[in-house]
Amino acid sequence: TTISPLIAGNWKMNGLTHSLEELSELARLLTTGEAPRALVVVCPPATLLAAVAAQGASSGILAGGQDCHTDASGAHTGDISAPMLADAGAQFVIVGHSERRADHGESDGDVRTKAEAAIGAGLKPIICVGESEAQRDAGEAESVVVQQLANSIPDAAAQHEVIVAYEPIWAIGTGRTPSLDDIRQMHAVIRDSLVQRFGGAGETIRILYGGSLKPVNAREILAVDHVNGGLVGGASLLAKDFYTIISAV
Ligand code: G2H
Repeated sequence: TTISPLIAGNWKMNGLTHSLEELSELARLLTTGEAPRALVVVCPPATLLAAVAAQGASSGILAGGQDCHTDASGAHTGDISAPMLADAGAQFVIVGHSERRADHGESDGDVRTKAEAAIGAGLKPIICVGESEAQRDAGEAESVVVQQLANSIPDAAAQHEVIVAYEPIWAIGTGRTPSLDDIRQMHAVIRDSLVQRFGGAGETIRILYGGSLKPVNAREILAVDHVNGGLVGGASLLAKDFYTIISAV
C-alpha cells in the first residue's frame, strides 16, 4: 500500500498576526518551486486559524487546530470545540499532544473522546502517542505506545480518516532524535498494532514522526519504512526551514 505523505506544522503557542508573513513566504515557496509530494498542514494557534485557512487555500496549505474539546458546545470557558475549528476552516486537529497530556492532564480516554468529537465534526484527528525517557530506559517504549494507541484511537478509525503521530517525549524540542533503527522499529510496531485492530484500514493510516524534526535530519527520517510524514514544531515556524522539510519527502 502506498500512502501519500503528510507534513504538519505545529506552531504550538507561537504566532502573532505578523506570523502570517511566514505563511505567505511558505505559500510562495510551495507555488514557485516543484509541487510538493506531501500534503501540507499548518496548525497555528486558534487566534490565527481562520486567517491561515483563508490565506493558505490558494497554495494548497491546509489548516488544523491544536486541540479540541470533547463537547460540541456549552459552558466551557476558554475551550474550543471541533465544530468551531471546522467552521474556521480547519480540516485537521491535533489531539493528545504530550504537552496537552502533561499540561492539562489529558488521559488516553480524553484523547479518544476528542478524536471522536473531531471525526463527528468532519475533521481528521492527528492522534499523538509517545513514551517518556524513563519509559524508554526501562525498555517499556513499545508497550507504552501500543497501550496508548489501543486506548486513544477510537473504533471509528475503521471508517474515518485518522492520522497517528509518534512523538517520543524526550525528543520534543530537545534537538535529540531516536536512531533511525529505533524509529523504524517503533513505526513497524505501530503499523502492526493498527493492522491487528483495523485490518486493511490499518494499512492506510498515516504514521507521522515528530520530535526535533529539522532540515538536517528530515530526509533520512522521512525515508524510514512506515514513516508517512512528520509533525514539526520549532522548525515549522520559519517558512524556509519548513519548506526544506516538506521538500525532503
Ligand atoms: C513535537 C514537535 C511537534 P518539535 O512536539 O509537535 O515539536 O519539532 O519542536 O520537537
